[in-house]
Amino acid sequence: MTAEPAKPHFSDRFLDNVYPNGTAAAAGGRRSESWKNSGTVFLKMSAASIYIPKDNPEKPRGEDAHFICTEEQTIGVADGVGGWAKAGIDGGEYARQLMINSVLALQKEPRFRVNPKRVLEEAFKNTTAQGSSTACIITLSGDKLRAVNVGDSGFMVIRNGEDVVYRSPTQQHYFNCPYQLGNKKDNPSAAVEMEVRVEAGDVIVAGTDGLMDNMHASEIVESLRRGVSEKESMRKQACYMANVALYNSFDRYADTPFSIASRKAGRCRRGGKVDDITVIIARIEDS
Ligand SMILES: [Mn+2]
Repeated sequence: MTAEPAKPHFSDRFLDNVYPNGTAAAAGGRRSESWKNSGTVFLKMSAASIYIPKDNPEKPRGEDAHFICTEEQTIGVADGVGGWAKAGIDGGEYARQLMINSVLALQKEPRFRVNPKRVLEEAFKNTTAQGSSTACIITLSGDKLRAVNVGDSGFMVIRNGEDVVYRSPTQQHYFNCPYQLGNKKDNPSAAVEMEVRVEAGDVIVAGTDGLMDNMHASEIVESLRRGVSEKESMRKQACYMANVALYNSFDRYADTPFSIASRKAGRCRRGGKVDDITVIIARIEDS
């Protein structure tokens, strides 16, 4: 893909690269040479994803968006804020544009030294849709994950198939109101930047709150463990995990991260949170 200036409106064809399977493939083009030839010791990250939008015939795409950019070793998730619907605005459009603009911004980054904050700033600057969105961009650079996060999407790093060695912090203004990039909302200066050392064999699970609010870390690990023991592909693992999140989201009595957070906020909403669900599973491997 060549780096084109971001346009206010994207053709459906381009959007199809991001939806329905959510994978914006940065195929071919400027960086076709193998990054194995760079002379640096590298780990590599391969990833797969699944997106289950909330059942809404009027908004079949839902409000989440994400990308997997294998060439740039970078993944991203975003969650358009649903509250905009009251004003007739589709928050999903903002999220989708933000993720497409992130993929475009990635093309301008130095090889192997993607700065996710810079990518987010550039994407934010070029996003013209109305609405707002959370965002999380994660890149592998050498043996480090570098990430930037705004709001309540996020990721965790799982080692040896059982230890959650890192979990990204979430940012909320108040219960169920995440920090969000957008018009008259937060801007990338509110973002948290993270750096996490990773090893071959580590698994990264990234997602929107549709995943994180409906599954405890222990359930995510258990879901992965089942997938690993059954030697499932990452795509199947992601599907399996998203289905558990979906099941929990419809459970009106389950003790979910959402219900626990709601209790802490004095709202006492039981059960899961019906929402769009995005899951990206990435595996760190020796290159
Ligand atoms: Mn959500």
